[in-house]
Amino acid sequence: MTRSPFSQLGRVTNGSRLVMLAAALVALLLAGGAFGHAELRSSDPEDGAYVTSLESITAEFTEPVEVPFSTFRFVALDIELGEDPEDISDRERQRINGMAAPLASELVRERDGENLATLLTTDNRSATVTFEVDPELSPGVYLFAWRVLSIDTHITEGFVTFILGE
Ligand SMILES: [Cu+2]
Repeated sequence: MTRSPFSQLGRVTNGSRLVMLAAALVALLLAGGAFGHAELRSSDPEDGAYVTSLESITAEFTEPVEVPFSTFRFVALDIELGEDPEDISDRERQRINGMAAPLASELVRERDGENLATLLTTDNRSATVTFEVDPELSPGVYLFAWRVLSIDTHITEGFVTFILGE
């Protein structure tokens, strides 16, 4: 059986494409230091949750964060819910998070901003960070935002929003 020159060509192309892909991947990893940014693994309450009582907030990151060099903010959002708070739609959730996003990024850059949560975690380096919150919070929409320095020196930020019901 003879190979056509075209199939030979195809193999070369596939091979060099693989090399290019590998090179691009390496470049991406080097540029971003993609290993181990501290991203949120889970939170309690979780993003979008409806809770009827709230005593603490826990955020678990994918790697330890330098707690003293990280900023966490917990505030009430001034948002009128257009829907039943116990059962809000994805669209309403998107509206909430759309309003929360710019505020979150602003709050975590303020040195002494408003904060309704008190840090309980005593370790300087921890992947899990826990806060105590005022038990007398009124029902409403709340924002928990962070800007954290992880042990690999990368800074990441993010937020979750959730609803405290009666
Ligand atoms: Cu990183």
